[in-house]
Amino acid sequence: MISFNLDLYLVTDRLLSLCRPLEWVVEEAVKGGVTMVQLREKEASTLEFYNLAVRLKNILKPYNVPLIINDRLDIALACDAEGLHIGQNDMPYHIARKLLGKDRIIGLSVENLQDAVEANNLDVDYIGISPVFSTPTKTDTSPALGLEGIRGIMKISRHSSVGIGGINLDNAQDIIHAGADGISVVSAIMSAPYPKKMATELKNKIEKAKFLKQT
Ligand code: TZP
Ligand code: MG
Repeated sequence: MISFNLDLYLVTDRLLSLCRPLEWVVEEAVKGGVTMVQLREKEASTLEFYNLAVRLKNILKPYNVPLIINDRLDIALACDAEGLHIGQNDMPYHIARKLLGKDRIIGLSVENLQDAVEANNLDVDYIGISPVFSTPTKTDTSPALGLEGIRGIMKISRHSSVGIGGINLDNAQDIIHAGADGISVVSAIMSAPYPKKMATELKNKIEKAKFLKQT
């Protein structure tokens, strides 16, 4: 299994990068402390998606940060990404696992308690609890789960997890205190004036919350 750390998981969105190149935002964020990167492209052509994936893979390699591809198993295989993230309506987990092999990382979004119960029957490597808060970044989501939703899911889940949706500096620690292992953000970093600084600040919040949880 490829090792990974869920602490601070950046999900990309080029539309939110304030016209800066995605590659630049991602590298700055990683320098600041991002531990995983998911390339999420909803509009790109296959060629564009593939080329971006290869470029990000090369950027992330020296930092030892895994590249996870959203939804597109073919792109994950083609660029030799460390993993794939699937949603409830994407490729079934068993098929994704069969095609990707046992070593690659597979993450699954769970949108309610029932999804989390079912995920316990799958050897996914992490779950994304989605959405924690409602967010303008993705509006076609299930109802927001809130911190209570994280608590309920993490009470029954055997998987490690990240929360996603509306997470920023003000609520990052709450996500960890509610039981998630890390936070996943789009706009907090993609649209930050200084992505490296924002990543550092978010990472500090997470480390502080994890330290307090231990003591
Ligand atoms: N899945 C659930 S919410 C979301 C995704 C991809 C978007 C989260 O974006 P933001 O800007 O961190 O609220
Ligand atoms: Mg999907």
